[in-house]
Amino acid sequence: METLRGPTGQTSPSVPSSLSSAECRQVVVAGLATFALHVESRIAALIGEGFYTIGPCGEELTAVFGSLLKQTDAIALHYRHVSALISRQLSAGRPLAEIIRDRARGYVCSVNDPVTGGRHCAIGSRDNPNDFYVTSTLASQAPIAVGRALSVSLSAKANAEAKMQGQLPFSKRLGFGFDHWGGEGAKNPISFVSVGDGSVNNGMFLSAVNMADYARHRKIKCPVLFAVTNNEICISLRGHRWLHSFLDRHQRLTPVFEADGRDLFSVWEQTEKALEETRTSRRPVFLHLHSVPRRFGHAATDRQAAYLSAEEIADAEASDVLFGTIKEAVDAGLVNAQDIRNEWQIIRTLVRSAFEETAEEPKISTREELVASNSPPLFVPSAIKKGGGGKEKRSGKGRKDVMRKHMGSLMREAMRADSRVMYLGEDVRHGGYYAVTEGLSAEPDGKGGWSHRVVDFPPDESSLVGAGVGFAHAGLVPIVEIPYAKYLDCGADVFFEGALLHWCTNGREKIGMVVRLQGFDRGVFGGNFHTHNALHMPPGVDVVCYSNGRDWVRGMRYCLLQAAEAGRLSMVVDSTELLAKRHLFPEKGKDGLWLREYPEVESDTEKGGEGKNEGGLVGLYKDSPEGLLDFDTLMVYPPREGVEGVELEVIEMDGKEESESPTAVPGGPLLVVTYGNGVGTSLRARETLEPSLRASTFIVDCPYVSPGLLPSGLQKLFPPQTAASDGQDSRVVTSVPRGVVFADVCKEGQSPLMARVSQLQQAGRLPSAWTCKAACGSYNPLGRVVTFLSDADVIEGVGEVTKGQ
Ligand SMILES: Cc1ncc(C[n+]2csc(CCOP(=O)(O)OP(=O)(O)O)c2C)c(N)n1
Repeated sequence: METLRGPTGQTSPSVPSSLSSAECRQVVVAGLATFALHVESRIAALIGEGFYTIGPCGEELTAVFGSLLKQTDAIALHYRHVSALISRQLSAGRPLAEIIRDRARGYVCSVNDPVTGGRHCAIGSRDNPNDFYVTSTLASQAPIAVGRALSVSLSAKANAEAKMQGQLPFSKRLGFGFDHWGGEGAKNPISFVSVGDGSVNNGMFLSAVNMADYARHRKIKCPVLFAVTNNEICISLRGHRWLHSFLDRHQRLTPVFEADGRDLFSVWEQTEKALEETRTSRRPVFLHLHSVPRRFGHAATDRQAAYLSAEEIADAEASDVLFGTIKEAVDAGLVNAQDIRNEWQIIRTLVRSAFEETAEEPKISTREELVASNSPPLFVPSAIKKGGGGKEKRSGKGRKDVMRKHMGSLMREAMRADSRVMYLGEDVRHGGYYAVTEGLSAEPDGKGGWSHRVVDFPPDESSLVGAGVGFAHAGLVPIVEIPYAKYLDCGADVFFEGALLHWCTNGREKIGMVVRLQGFDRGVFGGNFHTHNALHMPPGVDVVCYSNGRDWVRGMRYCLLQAAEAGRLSMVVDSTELLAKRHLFPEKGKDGLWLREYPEVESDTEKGGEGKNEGGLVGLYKDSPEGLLDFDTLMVYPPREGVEGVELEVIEMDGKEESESPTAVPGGPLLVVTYGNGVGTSLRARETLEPSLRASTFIVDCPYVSPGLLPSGLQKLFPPQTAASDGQDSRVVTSVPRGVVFADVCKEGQSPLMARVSQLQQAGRLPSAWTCKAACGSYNPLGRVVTFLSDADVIEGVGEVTKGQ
């Protein structure tokens, strides 16, 4: 077996041949700037002008990473590795004064901070799309970095296919200014990610390393370099040389390069070798900088004296990496001592004036600007912009079938239209859970042509979701299937990281991806540990839950367009019960009421145009208003005299159907607002109501469940109470509802419809008679539906709101 590591503590005996004077000087300058910024950040905090003091003091030689990485490599840096970024920016030709000013903006939380716009102090940049943002949640950058590494060859292939189809390259689609990660111009790019030694214990890191090792084992290309700086301390917890033991065991699988983190020549030489190994082998590699001192504690607020002896503190303080580096460089004749002294004076002045200047800059002051940056603006397809109708309509009615068959057909349709669309999951190649993806990997010719686009991952949701985010960074449009809702809990951290990236980066990073969360509600199989009647709905994610196959197809098209054209992240939640549902009242016979026609759309080529698909998904869907279901639209099921054996008529409440004659209901209508399989439950409940109630009950399907946006359909349905009494702005319902039942399939206390209640109430739109019936606030026993929202719950809700009327 190959042994790539030298004995611990070994330093390079001589100057590495590739280290020039200019390069040495750049490392020293980046280190000095890092040190000066750190000192000034503490002064700023003391006088109340700075808000972040975590010290990159001891890690100055990570500047070498920035010097040796290519600009086309992707980086995601540990919070202490500031000098790596400074050096990288110097390599890109940015003036030092600008770099310093921008970093000072981070410390003082100025709105002009190019990384976060004043949201946090973090490493990243505005100029290079390959500098990825890293949050303060330890190691959460690691699974995403592995995802980026896995995406390189796929993205190159998909880009080539897109080009052959005459589509724009990915980078231009989402408006990135540079060649995007893994895109054209990048020769053998690698994904670089760095952490501290304590972070190695975090599940996110272990998950990332496992995925990278797994790829190596399967001979799948995964050019990721994990760099770890080891200061043998994790805030106050000592390292106990655990990292050495971890890497010793790891070396069997992955090459480990080691350098003394205080020694420039050693760090330069080993970093160069580690990069070369990653670039040429296209496999994961470790780089370990040991013996890094941690000077001046973890942060300004750290009480070092509570856990370190006075001697240890003094030792760390005396262990000045910069001083040693400069001495080594001067002795080797690489830099001139006086030059460096002068440089230090300049840097100190630049840093001081940068803080003085930027502390005066405005800070974030309104909630609105923060909320507005949760996710990129919606992409509005041209037909929806025009209000639909007219000759743009190109959708037709296809075969009637169950939801799961339509889902599979939609996947085929989208993947055929756009080479960027990838389907990632667990067990998805053979057909997946409930056979939704059956036959997909064998497409387009039945011979396995899409086996690289329908990808199975091991059952680790952190690396699966991380891969999705990494693929999205490469310009691909991943659909990430989570087999059962409960499993998203295991990948939740990466999911939340993805959700906040647009916000954190002030709109710079976009995650165009769709999570397909399988198994929500009434999945009797597996009890609570598969289906747990709760949803993660962080700001920045559009969560939708459709009630039938036709709506699912139209809604999923819309979500895919949002991912591909706007870079928005959405989550489409399926109800297991609905996947194969055919009948609404099976106890009465085979009514076929839940079979729906496939909403066909006509592609540009089929339309007989010039044979050139103008742009994948957008070319196929943009002019098909009837083929899409946007986030504002509600589906209303008006009262009928019995639904048995009759296809339910659906009225869209999105304003397009204004010509529909309003349905007058004496005494005012009763609304049941619901989503997902709550729609079928509510329709069943309505059938058992007494005739007068039945005749006035509208079932309202509101598939968009995230709290952020109040769908305009709901606003129309619930006009402001005063306006409604003037007869304003009503559509289907002509008078104020006499009562509303919110029938929620999520569990009590976590029900998204309660957020709607509060939004409507605050806007003065909620009538006084309302109730919310949710799934039971407990856990689901195996094989029983007793905890789910039931017909009886809805009936009880109707009784509550009509009592005494
Ligand atoms: C997931 C998570 N757990 C805990 C923390 C709190 N925390 C912040 S910094 C830090 C120390 C991390 O140690 P290490 O990775 O060695 O970094 P360094 O010593 O370079 O600061 C900890 C535990 C966190 N930010 N994220």
